[in-house]
This record gives sequence, C-alpha cells and structure tokens, in this order.
Amino acid sequence: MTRLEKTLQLAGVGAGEGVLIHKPSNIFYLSGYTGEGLLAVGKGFKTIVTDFRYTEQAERQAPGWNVMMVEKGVSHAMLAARVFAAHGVKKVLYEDDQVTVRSFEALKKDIPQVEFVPLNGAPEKARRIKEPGEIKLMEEACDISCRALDRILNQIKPGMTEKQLQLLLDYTMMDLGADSLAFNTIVASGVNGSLPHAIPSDKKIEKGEMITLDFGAKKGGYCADMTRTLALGTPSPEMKKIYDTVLLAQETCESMLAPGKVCSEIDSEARRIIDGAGYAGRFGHGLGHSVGIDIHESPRLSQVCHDLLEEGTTITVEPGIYVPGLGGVRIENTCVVTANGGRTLVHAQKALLIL
Ligand SMILES: [Mn+2]
Repeated sequence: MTRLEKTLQLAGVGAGEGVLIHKPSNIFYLSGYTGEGLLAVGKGFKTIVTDFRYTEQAERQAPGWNVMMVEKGVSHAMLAARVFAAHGVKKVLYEDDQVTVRSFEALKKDIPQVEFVPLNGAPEKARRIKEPGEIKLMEEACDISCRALDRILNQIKPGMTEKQLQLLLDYTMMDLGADSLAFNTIVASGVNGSLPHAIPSDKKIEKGEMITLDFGAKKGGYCADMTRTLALGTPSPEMKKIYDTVLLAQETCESMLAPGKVCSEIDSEARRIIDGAGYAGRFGHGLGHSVGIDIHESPRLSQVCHDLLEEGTTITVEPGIYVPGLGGVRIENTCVVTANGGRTLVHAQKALLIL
C-alpha cells in the first residue's frame, strides 16, 4: 500500500470524497514534493497545485502526480475545485489545524457546493510508523550529528562564546553532509544550562562549566535530535550528581522502550528517578517526543500521552534537570522501537565527557 492509500484508508475516504493537504510535512510525506502549494487527492486521483516557481520541481520530485499551475485570477482552491468536480467530490476533508480562518473562508467560496469536514490527522497517524527507508535516513542524520560533535570536541576552549560554538557545530554538520539543520542548535553553558531552550549568546564559556548542546542534522527530509552535556574542566560535585541522575534516568527509560509500552509510564519512571534524587520540580518538560519529517511528532513520552509504543515508532528519550543559578544537564538520544525493544540511532558517548 502506498502512503497515500494508507492515509486515505485511515481517513475512511470513499467515492465522492476528496482531501486537501496544506501542511508542508504531510505534502512531502505523501508526494515527495518540498515546495509550496497544496495537494488535492482522493480515490484514484492525486494532484499537486502550485505556482510557476515550483511546477518543474514538483514534476521532478513527485513522478506520477498531476501538477497544476495557478494563473492570475485563479487561486489554488479554484484549481482544487476543478479536480474535485471532475471526480464527483461532494465532501472535502481538510486540515483544520493548518488552515487559517481567513483561508478557510476562501476555500468555502472557491470550492462551492461541497461539505467541509476535518481530516483529523490521518497523515500524521500514518507517519507514526516509520518505514525502513525513513529509519535509514534518520540514522544517517544522527550519524552526521554524532560525527560533527566528535570532530569539534578538541576545538572547545575556555573563552569561546556560545554563539561561536553553535556556528562551529552547525558548519560541521553541513560540511559532513547535512542538507540543513533539524532545528536551531541550543548551546547553554554554566548557569545558562538551567534554561531548557537557551538561545546561544555572546557569553564566554569558562573552565569548570558544563555545556549543553542540543542539535541535529536533517537528511533526505528527516531529522536527528540529540543532546549531550559536556564539562569543560572538572565540574562541581553538585553538577556531577545532577549528571549521574540524568544519565541513570536516560538509560533506564531508553531500556524500557518496547512495543506495547504506555508512553506516560516511561515518563513516570524518569520522574521517579529524578524526584528520588532530590530534584522534584526541576524536570519540567516531557521525557521525549516522536521525531521524523517534523522535529516534534506524536506520540510523546509525557504524563498526558497514554498511547502505546509501536514497532517503527522513532522517539527521543531526553530527561533533564534544571537548577536556576546553578546550571542544568540534559542527555538525549533519538531511538527506534523495534520488536526486540529500543535501539538508539545516536551513538555518541553518554558517560560524562570532561574536556
Ligand atoms: Mn528533542
């Protein structure tokens, strides 16, 4: 079954029904096309509606798809309306989490006499289980990220700013074959480590500080996501204790990954370990998130997600402890759930690295 067939089946699409796709990651997943525009699809038809800038690209990236080009006075939705009319579509499923209120009004005007109903995340449901080819691309993205970290380690010196370190890491990932970055790299040193999503600053990295690096390459459309916290010189006993606690939580929870496991229960285990070490309230985010074409996908390892892990789920395990005025530690691997349990795609050392 193709990805499109799987998605139409999950959405329960039958004859006389059509689907509009606006979300870029869903457009890429279903068609391979990475430009702007929308998809108008249904049983027996698949069309990319785009403009002059992207028509050739769409034809190259999505062989077998019908590509339509908008012209002056003819909107994307008007072309979708022609496709739907040609296939007797009376009901259109659309992404109500993507379309703005204004563009929904335009859709209703440009595609008249059809009923609009929410698609309810059918493509995202299909995307939860990664195909072997998708896992291979994520493995490549993780491998580039790990090799980049390995290559820059001996260049991290006291006096270097967080921004300089970010640039070095980003440059090295691109140099090693990343297509782009999966997200903005986080570099947090010393007291900045207590900010889980710190923005790299002009602060100089000093001896005795820990440095949290959260980063990932993107390859073939797929994201890597990894975090390592390093020490520049010997860390304080308190920071060492925090590191050991986070490492124990990370390794324990990673080893719990398996098909059928409840997401919230894995998150609870990390909290038990961290709270038990005296850091209750210092781990204020979820334990992990699925990752793929988008950096944050579902399911999530959190208190509010009671979904079961399935074979082919790719998910991060990233506990952290954050203490304002002191610093923080986070350790993160991107893993794949296999029939035999979790397998990490990130092979960088997790034991504390003291530079
Ligand atoms: Mn992450």
